[in-house]
Amino acid sequence: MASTTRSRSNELNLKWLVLAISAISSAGVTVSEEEGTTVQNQPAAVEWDSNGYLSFCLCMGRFGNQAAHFLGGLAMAKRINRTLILPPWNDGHLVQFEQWFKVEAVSQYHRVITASDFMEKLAPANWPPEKRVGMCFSFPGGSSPPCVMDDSDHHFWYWRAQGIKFVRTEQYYLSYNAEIADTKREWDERFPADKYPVLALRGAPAGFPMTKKNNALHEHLVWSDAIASERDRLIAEHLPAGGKFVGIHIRNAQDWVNTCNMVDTARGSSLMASPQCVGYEAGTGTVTKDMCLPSRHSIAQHTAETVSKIGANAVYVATADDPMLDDLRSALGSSVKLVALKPRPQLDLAILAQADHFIGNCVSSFSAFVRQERDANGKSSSFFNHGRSHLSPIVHEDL
Ligand SMILES: Nc1nc2c(ncn2[C@@H]2O[C@H](COP(=O)(O)OP(=O)(O)O)[C@@H](O)[C@H]2O)c(=O)[nH]1
Ligand SMILES: [Mg+2]
Repeated sequence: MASTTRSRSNELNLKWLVLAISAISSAGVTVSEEEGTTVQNQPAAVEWDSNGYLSFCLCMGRFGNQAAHFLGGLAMAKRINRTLILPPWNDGHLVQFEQWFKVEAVSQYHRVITASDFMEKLAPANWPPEKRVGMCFSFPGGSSPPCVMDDSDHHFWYWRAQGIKFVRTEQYYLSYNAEIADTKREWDERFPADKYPVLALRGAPAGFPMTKKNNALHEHLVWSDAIASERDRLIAEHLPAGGKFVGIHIRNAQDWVNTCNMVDTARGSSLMASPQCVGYEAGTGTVTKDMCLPSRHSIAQHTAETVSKIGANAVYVATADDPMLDDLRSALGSSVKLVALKPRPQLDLAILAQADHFIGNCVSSFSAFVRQERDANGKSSSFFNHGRSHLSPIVHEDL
C-alpha cells in the first residue's frame, strides 16, 4: 500500500514537473528580431484587489462533486466579496480551470483570476511565502481533527503543485450560507482582508448536495473551446446528421452499487444529487433504490419510449461501466443508431448536454451536471424511474 502511494506520488510529481517545464518554456519569452537575442516579456499587469481573495481545494470526490463544490464556492466568493482564485480541477493530476471552462463566462458573475495568474503575477509581492496561512473548518470545543493542509495525496498535491506551502494554519467555525448577508459580516470579522488577504481553505466553502439556488450558476460554466470543438467533432463523426438523438447516462459501476445500498427509503431521506428529483425541502419526496440503480429493463424501456416520442434516430450512451448495448438494441430495434464512445468524462458530459433529450440518474452528480447545463440552455431532461421531469423552472411538459 505504502509503495503504491509512493509510486503514485512519483508519477504525479513527474507529471507536474513536465507541466511546469512546458509552462516555463512557453511563458513570456520571445526572440528579438533586430538583435537576435532572447528577451523576457513583462506579464500583463494585474491589479491587486484590496477586498482580498478566496482560494479552496476541490479535494472531495470526482468531477460531479467537484463541480457542485465549485459552484457553491463561487456563490460564497460573491457573498463575501473576495476575488475567486479559480481552483484547478483534481483529475489525479491538477487540470487548470481554464483548460476545461471559459474564464470569461465565470467572470460575468463575479471577479475571478486563474490560479496560475494569481501565483505568477500577484502572489510574489502580495502573498509571499511567509504570509501563507491555511484555514480549516472546525467545530468548536476541539472535537475536529487538527488543521493540516496536506495530510492526504489530494490535499498535498493540490497546494504543493501550485507552489504553495503554508507557514501555519487557523481554524474557523463559520457558515457557508451564501444566501444571507450576515455571512459576509461573520467572515469579515473573523478574517479581515487587511490581515488575511487570501483565504486559503482546506475544502470548498459549500455543502453537498448543491443548494437549489446554486443550480442556476451553472450558466457560468461554459466549456472551453478545446472541449467544445472535440465534442462537436465527435458528434459530427458518430451521430447521424439531420436527425435527433437521445442522450442517456447509465451509472452502474460497482462503486455506484455500493452507494445505492445507502438508500434508506424508510427514513425518507435524500442522497447525493437526489434533491434534483425529490425536491430540496425536507419531506417533499423520497429517493428510492430504483431511482439510484434502475433495472436494465426500465432503462431500456424509458429510452425506447423517449426515442419514439421525439422521433429520434440515435441514442448516445454514456457510462463508466456497462453500456447495456444488447438490452438497448432489443428495446430500440435495428433502425436506431446506438453510440457509446467512452471518451473522457468531460466529453461524455458535453455531448449529453447537446442531446435533443437527456435521461439521467436522479442520485448522480455526474447526471446533475448535464441536467444543469441543459436547464441553462432550455433543453429537456428526465430521469430513470422518476415520473416527472425535474423540478427546475425549465421543464418541457411534453416529455
Ligand atoms: N466517461 C464517463 N465517466 C463516467 C460516467 N459516469 C461516471 N463516470 C466516472 O465516474 C465518476 C463519478 O463520480 P462523480 O462525477 O462524482 O459523479 P457521481 O458519483 O455519479 O455523483 C465521474 O467523475 C467519471 O470519472 C460516464 O458516463 N462517462
Ligand atoms: Mg461521486
